[in-house]
Amino acid sequence: MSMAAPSTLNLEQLDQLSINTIRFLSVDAVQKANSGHPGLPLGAAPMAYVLWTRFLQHNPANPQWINRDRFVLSAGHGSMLLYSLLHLTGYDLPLDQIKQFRQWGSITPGHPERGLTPGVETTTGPLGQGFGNGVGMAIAEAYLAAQYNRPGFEIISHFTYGLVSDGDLMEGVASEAASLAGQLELGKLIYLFDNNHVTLSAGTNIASNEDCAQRFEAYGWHTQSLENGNDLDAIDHALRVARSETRRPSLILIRTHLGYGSPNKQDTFEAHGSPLGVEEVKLTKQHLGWPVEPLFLIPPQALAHFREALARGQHAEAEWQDRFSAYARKHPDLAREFQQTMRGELPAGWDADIPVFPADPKGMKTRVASGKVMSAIAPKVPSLIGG
Ligand SMILES: Cc1ncc(C[n+]2csc(CCOP(=O)(O)OP(=O)(O)O)c2C)c(N)n1
Ligand SMILES: [Mg+2]
Repeated sequence: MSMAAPSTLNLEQLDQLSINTIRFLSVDAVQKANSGHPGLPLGAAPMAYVLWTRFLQHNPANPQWINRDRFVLSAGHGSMLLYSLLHLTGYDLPLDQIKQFRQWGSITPGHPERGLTPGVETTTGPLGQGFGNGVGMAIAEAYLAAQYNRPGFEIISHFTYGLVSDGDLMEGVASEAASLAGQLELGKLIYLFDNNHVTLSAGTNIASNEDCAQRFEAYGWHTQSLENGNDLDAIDHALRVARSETRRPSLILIRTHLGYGSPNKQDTFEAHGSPLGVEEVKLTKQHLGWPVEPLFLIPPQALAHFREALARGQHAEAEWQDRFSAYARKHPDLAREFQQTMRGELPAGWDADIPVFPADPKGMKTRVASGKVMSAIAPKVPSLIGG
């Protein structure tokens, strides 16, 4: 596309402008740091854009809002994609921090870290870990909904989305977590698979030729396969279908191209772990119709479009707050318990019935003793979950 004058943009052009903003903000940051992964943001920007601007319920002004949708970038090496999204949608992540990507003392480290950067839900980098954490988040959602929602009061109701890569799905932990998610029928778990057929140092075909769709079907997941990672309508439609599938978790396999748009590095692992290089950044920008300069370009119209998330998010949270207030009037004890649980506090007297075991010459198995202790605590601590 070419950069039309802002006032003449139609919706399709605004989509492309916004997607390329994500792409080149990420690419410029990696290039400036002279370190990082430009390939994932280039290929996965369209799916991230559709999810973040059309589906994700979040309030950038309050990353702690309890009923927000969760987004996990399991492919943590593609961190610049997440930082671009956070900055553009209005989280407390200034452009200056994007320019400080991977620098000592910045809040934009090479891999996302929970607690450091506002909006980062969980630390990722070790492949498979984010996949597993996302399943945990979806379990928490399902559990809290079952425990605290009452007719007419959906206090907890949100989706857990994730972006997973080839390497994520190869890790053993992903298999275990996927199996559990299928077993527990976590219908509000939706993963987008950045299916680009390339990993760290080669095409995936030399390491794994399994049929991921069939594999996840076997775990009890709902799967959809998209041929074109730039087809926004197809991504939009697949997300709608995934959301309406309430019983099974969803995997949307989206064929993308690592380093999309880079004339010499697309589809090669060279777009994975190192910057494109100044010359190749230039060629990629030219190829996708983006101005070579200035660096870190954010066209005002794209920014305004992304920042609609702020008003939307504020509205969504306020609406939820009203609902919660009404719930608290109708179910004050439950509301109190819910708030205490979410603050991470233990109820008074939670440990009152913990048994004391006299020294036993025959020896009680620690498994038996711990079972008795947990049984004494469980009735008092509603957030204690075992499996
Ligand atoms: C458990 C684990 N092993 C190895 C690595 C090193 N590593 C980082 S990314 C990557 C593979 C990248 O391929 P893919 O997941 O397909 O991501 P893409 O390059 O397509 O973005 C590897 C092996 C890691 N991060 N975690
Ligand atoms: Mg890959």
